[in-house]
Amino acid sequence: SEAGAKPRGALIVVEGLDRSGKSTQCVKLRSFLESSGHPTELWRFPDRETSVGQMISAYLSNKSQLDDRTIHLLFSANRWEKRSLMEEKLKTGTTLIVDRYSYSGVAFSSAKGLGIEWCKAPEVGLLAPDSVLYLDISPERAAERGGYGDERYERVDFQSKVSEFYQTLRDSSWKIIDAGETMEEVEKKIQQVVLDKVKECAQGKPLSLLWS
Ligand code: Z5A
Ligand code: MG
Repeated sequence: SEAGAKPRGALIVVEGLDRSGKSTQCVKLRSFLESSGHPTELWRFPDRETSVGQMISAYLSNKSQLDDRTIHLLFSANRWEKRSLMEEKLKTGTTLIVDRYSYSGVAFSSAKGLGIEWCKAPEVGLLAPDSVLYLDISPERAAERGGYGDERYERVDFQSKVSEFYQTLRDSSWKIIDAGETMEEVEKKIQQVVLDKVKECAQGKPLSLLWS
């Protein structure tokens, strides 16, 4: 980084099917990075705290009905409303661990039958992650973990479709992690990958944009 400028933080995104263990691992990763001396925040999408997020939350819990394209754009707006804060945090040296991001947006809406390019369009220009960790598990294994609640999308047949779209979206830069292993094994596999990425970003890896 330039003389005097703070090393920037890394944008680390965690993706995967429902019950793959994303939230569990995000919390562990945050403690690990903090204890390794890296200022870190844990974010998640949807961010249900904002007014857009509250509309999304009502939809997910079946308290409201929305057209497929409308909810897609709300999920996207929920990321856009956090974009400038995200950039500011990264540039001032905070690493962000983000529990679901654009890839969830595109995979879930495509699984409903919306065109993949249409789904990507409103996401163009959001910050691109420095690293995507994909917690890989079959929908059947994930369902065995229990805790499938009453939220929309929590069904094995739909999760299978989502899984296919994640395959389409992923590229060679994604780190695919076997999420069927124990929590401790998954945690260990993630740590070194992320630490290397945090160092690369601190050394000046430039920020880039989706989907270029
Ligand atoms: N969605 C969308 O459509 N468009 C978008 O743009 C975005 C999202 C951003 C809500 O997301 C829904 O929004 C989601 C996608 C859609 N719908 N679905 N499906 P959410 O992130 O709020 O969903 P969630 O309910 O918080 O999380 P999750 O994804 O369902 O689960 P998870 O975070 O991956 O798993 P977990 O909570 O860490 O673990 C689940 C259980 O498994 C729990 O009991 C753990 O103790 C257990 N677990 C975890 N790891 C292990 C291992 N290794 N072994 C055994 N058991 C484990
Ligand atoms: Mg979760």
